[in-house]
Amino acid sequence: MKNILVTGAAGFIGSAFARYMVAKYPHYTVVVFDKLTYAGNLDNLLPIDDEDNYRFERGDIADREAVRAVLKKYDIDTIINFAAESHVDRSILAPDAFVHTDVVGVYILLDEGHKHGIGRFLQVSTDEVYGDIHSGLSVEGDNFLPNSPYAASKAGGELMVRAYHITHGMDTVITRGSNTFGPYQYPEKLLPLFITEALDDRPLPLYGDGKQVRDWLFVEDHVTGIDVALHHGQSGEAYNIAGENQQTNIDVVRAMLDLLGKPHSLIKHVEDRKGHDRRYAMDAAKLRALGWQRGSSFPEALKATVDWYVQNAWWWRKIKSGEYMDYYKRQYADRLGDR
Ligand code: NAD
Ligand code: TDX
Repeated sequence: MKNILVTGAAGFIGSAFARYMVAKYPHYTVVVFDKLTYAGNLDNLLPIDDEDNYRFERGDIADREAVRAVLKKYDIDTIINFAAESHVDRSILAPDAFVHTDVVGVYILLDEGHKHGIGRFLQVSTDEVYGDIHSGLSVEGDNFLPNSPYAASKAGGELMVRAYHITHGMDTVITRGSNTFGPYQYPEKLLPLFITEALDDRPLPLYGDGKQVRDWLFVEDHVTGIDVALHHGQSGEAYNIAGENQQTNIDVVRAMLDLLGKPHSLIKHVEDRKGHDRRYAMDAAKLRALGWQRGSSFPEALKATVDWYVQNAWWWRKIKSGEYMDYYKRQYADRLGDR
């Protein structure tokens, strides 16, 4: 592999992957292709801005001409697709963009990639395609039972990847990551929203009873999981990337507040998310068999994340204005009865 296209890598996980790949594989050219939606942020790529093996191109994965042009310009041989609308609450408020990017966009990338004759296509997917798991662990062959428009759009994208593998023999791999956290995560998701609000002593809107279970995965472990699947995964297969760390939301939020030295009384139980999945949990044995292992423990990773937000207020204070505040009001004003 030489010329890799990493789509959606101005976002949270994609930018961590781009930073990692640029450093680890100096002989690869890493081309980031990103539409720069509200979630795309060139500040996330500043640490590699001056590297010789990094390029940035702005574009939409659902824009056929733009995709064709970037594949040709850099003679791309590998695609890793992170580009997505990624926030469940936004998919409840406004699902159109989810179908556009997570379904149509994946199809256009596959179709143009196939015509261009690329090698491997890796689709970054999610544990949410399995739906609500009351007990046990999801394995890769389980049925899809997505419950939110976000989860359904990601499942649709995955099915298109499968179709291009079966129909056209494309070399595809899918990864399904669990709830990821770490530096540079847009402050709409649970941990970065609550850390940054707590730093300003603002109420933390915990949905329902807060006993929903998520499997918390540090972003660096998600990135190494994708690297392993990219280089060692079998064509046509899917691999779970699990945090192997299932915890209730309320326990995670309390641990975060303790690290910040802020009171638990900041937590406000508010109206629940519609269709809220109670529990996600995956088995990572298939990826482990390829040699992957987590590099961090949850307490260490949570502390590193909290410290990063404390030290990098410049990064998130810039975001918390304009479009962000419009969204915040729409999502939380009635729930919290403020702002
Ligand atoms: P994010 O919302 O932080 O970033 C998404 C990026 O995609 C942004 O840079 C945005 O500008 C870009 N983008 C959106 N639409 C685009 C389009 N049409 N064309 C080109 N670029 C576009 O997302 P994230 O949390 O980093 O998630 C990355 C991927 O990982 C997504 O595919 C998501 O479904 C998946 N995932 C996320 C998690 C998680 O916990 N965050 C867990 C498992 C899987
Ligand atoms: O304000 C909030 N209050 C709250 O109680 C928010 C934003 C979330 N929550 C709860 C809902 C979930 O049970 O916290 C949990 C985590 O919520 P999110 O951070 O929105 O993540 P989730 O919905 O679990 O989805 C995430 O993991 C899978 C990512 O956003 C997806 O992109 C990924 O695919």
